[in-house]
Amino acid sequence: MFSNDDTICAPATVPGSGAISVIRVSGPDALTIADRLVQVRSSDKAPFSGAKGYTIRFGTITGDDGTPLDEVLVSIFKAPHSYTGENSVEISCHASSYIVSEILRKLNNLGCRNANPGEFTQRAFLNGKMDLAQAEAVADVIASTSAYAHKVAFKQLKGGVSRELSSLREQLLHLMTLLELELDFSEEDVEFADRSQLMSLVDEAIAHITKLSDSFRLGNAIRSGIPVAIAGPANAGKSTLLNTLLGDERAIVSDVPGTTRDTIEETMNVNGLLFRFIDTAGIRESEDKIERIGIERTMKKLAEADVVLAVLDASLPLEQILSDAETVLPQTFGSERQVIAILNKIDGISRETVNNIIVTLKNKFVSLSDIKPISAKNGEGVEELKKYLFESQKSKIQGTDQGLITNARHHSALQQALRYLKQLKSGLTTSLPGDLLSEDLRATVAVLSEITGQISSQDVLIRVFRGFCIGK
Ligand SMILES: Nc1nc2c(ncn2[C@@H]2O[C@H](COP(=O)(O)OP(=O)(O)OP(=O)(O)O)[C@@H](O)[C@H]2O)c(=O)[nH]1
Ligand SMILES: [Mg+2]
Repeated sequence: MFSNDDTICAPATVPGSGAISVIRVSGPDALTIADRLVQVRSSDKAPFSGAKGYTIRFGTITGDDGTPLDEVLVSIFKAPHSYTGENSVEISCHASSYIVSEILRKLNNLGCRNANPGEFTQRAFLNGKMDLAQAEAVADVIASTSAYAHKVAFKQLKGGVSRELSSLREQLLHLMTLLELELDFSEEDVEFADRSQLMSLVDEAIAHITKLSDSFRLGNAIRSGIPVAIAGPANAGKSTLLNTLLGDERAIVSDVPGTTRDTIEETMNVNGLLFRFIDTAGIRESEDKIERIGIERTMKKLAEADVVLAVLDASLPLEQILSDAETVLPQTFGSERQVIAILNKIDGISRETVNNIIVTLKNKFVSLSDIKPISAKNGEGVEELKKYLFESQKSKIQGTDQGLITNARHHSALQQALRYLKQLKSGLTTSLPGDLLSEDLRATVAVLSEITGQISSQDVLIRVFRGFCIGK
């Protein structure tokens, strides 16, 4: 499955209209195959295998009938100084699907195999050009659609997560040395490692892993959009707010309460940070079976959201607003969740009334710090709301400049490591023998090594590279 003794090829650019396409060739025969595929003008016998790395040559590829197929530029990379660590060439040709498929066919005839998805990056990993976390970051960099997602992915690509883990590993290896020292002398019944010192080292490691593991919530949000649930009573203007935020008539708006049944999600890039706005069904008692399912979904989305915009209708009588707030707000509060009460429909209401509602709400709900008056209909206050959302999330991100975990595979490995360490900790408290303790420690180190691929099973590798595109 993971042989890299053959030479592979694939288009590295997407098919479709464009100026040029690039075809990648990598493996032991990449240069000699290029010698046979491309005619250069000079009389060099081995224009590619004889050339230096990091050079480009101009040449012609001829069709089967002897007429020119295309004029190409060929970039030459010599092992180990290439993306894959192998001899490689990248052929830039005109972006015609016919030319590309003809060149690939010719490459196949010359002994090149078509690459599997992610196989170039897989080879880079197997040849030690990058670790597994970095290889995964390659896919994340390609998929990033916002400045912050790109920043996080690029940091991982440059080894950010790997460095963080290697300091953790050092910590654990130190612990292991102390434990094993004790084991070596166990017949003499000497306790070398002071158990309380061991305990504090374990606690440190647990704290370190917990911090990393907890960063996944934010890391994942940056990657796939910070989830912002728009919730509130029926008819408060939630769907109108979604539409105004997006600048698009995405959701159906009507004066019939209970219009939105299913949740509607849409991402939006705000100043380089991706938000995932989720419009939900209005929270109310309902006899309607479908609406009730919708309200259940609302609750689920609320639980998953990092931010809740709790929309209230300012045009209603004060008692009604308060009773709506009473129903909705307690359902939105949650640890680490930002709740912003949105006082909607302020168009046509005096500033004085708006201020009065805000003061009353603040008195009644002391934990509610953010109340934003807006009109979703005419847009008043909505830009300010966006800006406020961005600023509050940005400060959260800047507070965590350490390695952020963005990958679900890494997160689950960290969780597993935590379970082993907690087992180790309880073993220490109950004075389990050192050999059992070091077993837990070994398991912790092993599961962390899976993240960077220092230890990796074929299964893990297959799963990681399956998600890549062809040519990467
Ligand atoms: N005057 C005024 N009307 C608004 C405003 N926002 C929404 N509306 C009106 O309020 C009604 C309900 O709006 P929706 O956006 O459908 O409300 P919703 O909260 O999504 O309602 P459900 O999906 O039924 O829970 C519509 O008639 C909107 O035009 C606003 O800012 N000012
Ligand atoms: Mg709606």
